[in-house]
Amino acid sequence: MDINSGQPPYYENHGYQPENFYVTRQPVDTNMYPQYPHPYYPPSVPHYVTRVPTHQTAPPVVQPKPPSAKVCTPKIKKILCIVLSVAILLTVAIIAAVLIWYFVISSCPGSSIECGSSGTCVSPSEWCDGVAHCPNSEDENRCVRLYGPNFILEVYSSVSKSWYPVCHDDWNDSYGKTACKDMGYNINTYYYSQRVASERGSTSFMKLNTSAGNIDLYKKLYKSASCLSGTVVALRCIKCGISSKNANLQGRIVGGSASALKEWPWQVSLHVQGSHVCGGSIITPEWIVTAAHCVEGQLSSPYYWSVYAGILTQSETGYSSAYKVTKIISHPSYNSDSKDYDVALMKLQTSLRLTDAVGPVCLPNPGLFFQPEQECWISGWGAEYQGGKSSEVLNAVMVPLIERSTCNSVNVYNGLVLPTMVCAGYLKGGKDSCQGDSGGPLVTENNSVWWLVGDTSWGTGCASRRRPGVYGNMTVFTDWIYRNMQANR
Ligand code: 4AZ
Repeated sequence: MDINSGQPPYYENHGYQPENFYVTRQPVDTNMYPQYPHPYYPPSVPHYVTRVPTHQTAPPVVQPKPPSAKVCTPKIKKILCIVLSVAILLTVAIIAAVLIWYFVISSCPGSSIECGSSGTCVSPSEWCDGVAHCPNSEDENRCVRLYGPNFILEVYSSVSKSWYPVCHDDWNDSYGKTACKDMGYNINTYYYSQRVASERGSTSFMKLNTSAGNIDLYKKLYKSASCLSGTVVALRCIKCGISSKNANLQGRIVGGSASALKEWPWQVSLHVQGSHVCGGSIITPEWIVTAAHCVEGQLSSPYYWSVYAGILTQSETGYSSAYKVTKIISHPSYNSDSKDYDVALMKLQTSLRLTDAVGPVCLPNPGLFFQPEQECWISGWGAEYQGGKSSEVLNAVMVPLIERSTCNSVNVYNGLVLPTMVCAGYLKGGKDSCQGDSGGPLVTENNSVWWLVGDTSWGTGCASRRRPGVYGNMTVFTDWIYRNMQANR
């Protein structure tokens, strides 16, 4: 659901919706700032020109011949043969291209969801219904989510078609690790399971049937009206969102100031051929979230990219070790014209070593609320003024969220801000993300935890009046991110 579609004052993260939920396409923004920099361009649309043989077939006929012999000279046969072969080859190539498109590139039609990357599609009603429809049971694996600012573990009941918190009675870390693994996390990052007083008046829980023996966690869980301890499970699959940042300190980007180490430990610099190109955010030791527009065309090959973490200045890339990328996954609904679904995942060849200066940001849980003007922070090595070169130092600045309705008004972006986007910044201008900040984080602190609200996506120029920054709406992407982490472990 649209995080801004509810009535003010809240931006509500509903999470776990099929990403095909939003189908509106907006007109192309001709004023959109171009991708930075332009080292490569995707190939232009190929033109298939049918070649027609132009050479003369035979000299003028002197002696009359029977009509059949006239048509079927060996030369004509040869030409026919070539034309036929070319036609067959073209047909085979087209069929192969269609098959590749269907099995590799295509996402599922309508609102149906793809089973991992298998190409099998199932309808949303078949997910978490207790019956496996996918080849690897992906549709029944992750019927589990972390809800709200306290990471309350919830399990989906296919019977009641609803999510319920898990009663802490008989819960242990082994169950916690299983739930985390099913969400797409590696059990090595498991942080803790904690008991939290259940909300007053709660009457529905999922409870463990401990006598059920050694069966699947979800088969052990049943819906119950009571929970003896009155406590539910709060589950942390990774220690995320820890920053040394003092929220009151005013911290460049445009109009910002230089950051200190450990303030933005999730911030990474993404390099191509020794140059900073885009930003990104660490979400696990092996996964980076960035913008799809950063990895378009030729740059969709992991081969080009190097990832630097735990650095403040670009000169540090000269002697600190680069992490290589094994896989790049762009959102299948990404639209390069409208910047709809501008999000991509990078999987690293080797896991990052987490320290105080290198650590993940938390992905927004469903049920996490953002105020309409929630204070958020952007960081990056992007230009410090429109048209400038990328910065040597990591800059950061506070930017408040701007309601989508305001951002879409005629004198701001006039309808170009889609439900997959959030606006942040100042209508008066002055503080903003800029060229080279793309893909980097828009974060906010809530409950002593830093959450990834968005990824830097686009804007007209930088820090101009009535042209705030536009960011990918992470709330809409989390389900896709978890599914891909799970399917590409
Ligand atoms: C860019 O090209 C870019 N002011 C990033 C953010 C904004 C504009 C351009 C928003 O990377």
